[in-house]
Amino acid sequence: MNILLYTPPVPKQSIRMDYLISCEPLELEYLYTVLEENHTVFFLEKGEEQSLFKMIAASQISMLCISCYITHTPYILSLVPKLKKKFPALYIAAGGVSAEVVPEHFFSPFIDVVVFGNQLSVIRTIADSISGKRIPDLAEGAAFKSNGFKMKPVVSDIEVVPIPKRILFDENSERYHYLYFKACASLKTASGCPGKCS
Ligand code: B12
Repeated sequence: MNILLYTPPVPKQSIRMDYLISCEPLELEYLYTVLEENHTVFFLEKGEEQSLFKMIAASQISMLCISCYITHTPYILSLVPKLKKKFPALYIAAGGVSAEVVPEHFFSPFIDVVVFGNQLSVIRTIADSISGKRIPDLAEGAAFKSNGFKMKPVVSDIEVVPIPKRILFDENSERYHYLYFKACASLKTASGCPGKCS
């Protein structure tokens, strides 16, 4: 199955730091790492709507994985109805830092699943099921539209995160820099948050 991994464009209200800091999309490289064995995986980083539509059509994408920051929420919620109108069969998954904290923000009739816990193992299971024509509607760490976005909490241990295949960084390391550090890769050192804020 053809899967597109996507980060939305930097929203207008963000403090624009692209010229100072441009990190590899390590979250997409992690997703690639768990999906590439069974699927053909494409990337679109900070892609505008037009490029996204073009890529879905040109690459015959069956599943779109959107990585969501809180600041992307309005853009994503206005994007998904347009996507479903043009590509009714496209399976849309929302995940990432914001979906992990407030999955409810993405409970839209135009999003098929919101992944909020143990995201890498969950998305792998979902992708494998869909390509086998079994549309899942209950999995730990995921809320499915088909099931009224019922949230099945995570009771298993925190997932073991694989060593990421840094396919984007390796192809184009000069593109990624952190202030004056050139060709700078990122390292994920922790998961979740010990805070208890509401
Ligand atoms: C590096 C960084 C930056 C860099 C680079 C960002 C970039 N995208 O290029 C800079 C400094 C430019 C930046 C800017 C901003 N950032 Co920033 N940034 C970070 C930081 C420190 C690390 C992000 C990272 O690389 N993580 C590593 C990846 C691998 O982890 P991950 O994203 O959690 O992904 C995992 C899972 O979530 C999952 N996953 C991710 N996406 C998806 C999608 C699907 C479908 C699935 C199934 C799974 C999945 O896969 C990974 C597996 O472990 C985090 C804080 C932190 N410690 O996490 C903040 C953080 C992500 N940033 C944040 C914010 C708010 C911003 C800004 C909006 C700030 C602003 N006001 O301008 C901008 C927006 C930039 C943009 N691109 O839109 C917030 C997001 C809050 C939220 N709840 O959404 C964070 C969490 C900090 C915080 N605690 O407030 N940022």
